[in-house]
Amino acid sequence: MHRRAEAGSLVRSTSADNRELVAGDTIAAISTPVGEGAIALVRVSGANAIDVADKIFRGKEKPSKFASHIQHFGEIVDEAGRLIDQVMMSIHRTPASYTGEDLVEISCHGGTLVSAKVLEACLQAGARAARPGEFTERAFLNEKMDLTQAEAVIDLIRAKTDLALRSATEQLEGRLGDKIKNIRDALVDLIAHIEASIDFPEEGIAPDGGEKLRARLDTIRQEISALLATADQGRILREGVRVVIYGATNAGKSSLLNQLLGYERVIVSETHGTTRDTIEEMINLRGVPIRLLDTAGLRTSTSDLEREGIARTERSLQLADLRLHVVDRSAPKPAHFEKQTANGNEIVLLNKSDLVEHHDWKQFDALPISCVTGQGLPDVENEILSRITRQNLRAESAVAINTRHRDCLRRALESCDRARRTMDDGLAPEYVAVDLNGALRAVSEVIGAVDVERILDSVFGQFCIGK
Ligand SMILES: Nc1nc2c(ncn2[C@@H]2O[C@H](COP(=O)(O)OP(=O)(O)OP(=O)(O)O)[C@@H](O)[C@H]2O)c(=O)[nH]1
Ligand SMILES: [Mg+2]
Repeated sequence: MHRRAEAGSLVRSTSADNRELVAGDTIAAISTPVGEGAIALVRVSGANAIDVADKIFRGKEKPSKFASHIQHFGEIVDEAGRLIDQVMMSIHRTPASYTGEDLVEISCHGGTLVSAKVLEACLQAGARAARPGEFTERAFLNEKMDLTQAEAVIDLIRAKTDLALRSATEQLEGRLGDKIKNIRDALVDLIAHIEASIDFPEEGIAPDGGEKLRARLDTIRQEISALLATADQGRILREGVRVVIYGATNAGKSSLLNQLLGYERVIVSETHGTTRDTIEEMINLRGVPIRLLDTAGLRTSTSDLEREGIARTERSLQLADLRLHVVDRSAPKPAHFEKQTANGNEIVLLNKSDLVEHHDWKQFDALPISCVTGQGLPDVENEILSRITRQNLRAESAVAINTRHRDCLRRALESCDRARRTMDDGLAPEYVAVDLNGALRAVSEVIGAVDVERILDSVFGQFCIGK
């Protein structure tokens, strides 16, 4: 079974290489946001982090004598020994730290200048400024977390709703990573089995009769497909559902946006063509992040400016996950109406239901609302949620892959499909093994176990500095 070990070590050896990438310099950054606050956190990580701390800290004890993870009160001083700030400092010794390296955390006062001076002292004492995401990158390279967990840190920071937060937390705990590792292990087993039968035909390791092999591969394909099916949910949780409000001028689109937001975000007026540009706001609809877009009203216009606005409306409509078509129930049916409602995922709202109904709308089946009295607005929210849930959200499953994962898993599935066809065609097991190895590489990329350098920049570039 020597092949099995080899397939496993493919994954492990790359991780060992990674560690060499890490050894080296010591980084420092302000980890809290820019601006005034009660405290700011400066972090230093790397082989010389404690050395740096010794040079800049003045207190009862030297930081190199601190017990790990205990806060100490003292002062930060510059090269000339001048006081910069009174701080709390803690040392987190390798490997029990966020980055896996020696890590120093300095809580100083929260002014922009104070934290900048503390950072400057760290840099003078031998650290260099960290790149965005470099602390988490080191955590990954030191095997404190897999790549899906590192990505979950970004999701966690950016989460705007409970559901998005839950999904990020579960990913951080390793739920997605575990699923990927199970798939990877199943592939490694399958490859090992097939390759053993190639290498030791005399030992009679018969490739699990054709049917059994096919069944094992099919299980793997199903598991990959199930994860791929969560991509839509992932996009929604990370970016929000795009809901576009559109309709004729003066129908009450901007009034609806304001109502759903709960404050007067957009100018509302009885003049036709008030809104000229698309306006986007994020709302949290019972845990689902929604990107709500108000658009320029549709009408035939002679103004270049307004025509550009209408062109933007049309572009937004093409990208919409859901459209809210607002009509004025007290006015005649607009000319564009039938044409527009025919396509797409759309909810028609009969606005101005507090006014006398125009006979065009008699027996027209749609949701009556009023942005003035508030009538029907809770129904709008319910309808939006039920449409989204029906389409692409499963609140019970918090695992949701991102576009990078989707790209890797699609390639993995293609390779598995090819392997399956090769089996069906009765070709030599060598060919099957080639395809399965391709699938193994693609699956391993999700957790960052292969081709590390290539994916790191794109993942960690999205972080803020100090994380
Ligand atoms: N009576 C009544 N008036 C409404 C209602 N909703 C909006 N209006 C009024 O209709 C007018 C147009 O509202 P807006 O929200 O600016 O309409 P819009 O669709 O954004 O218009 P454009 O930006 O010009 O395309 C304003 O005078 C609103 O006060 C409603 O439910 N009932
Ligand atoms: Mg408007």
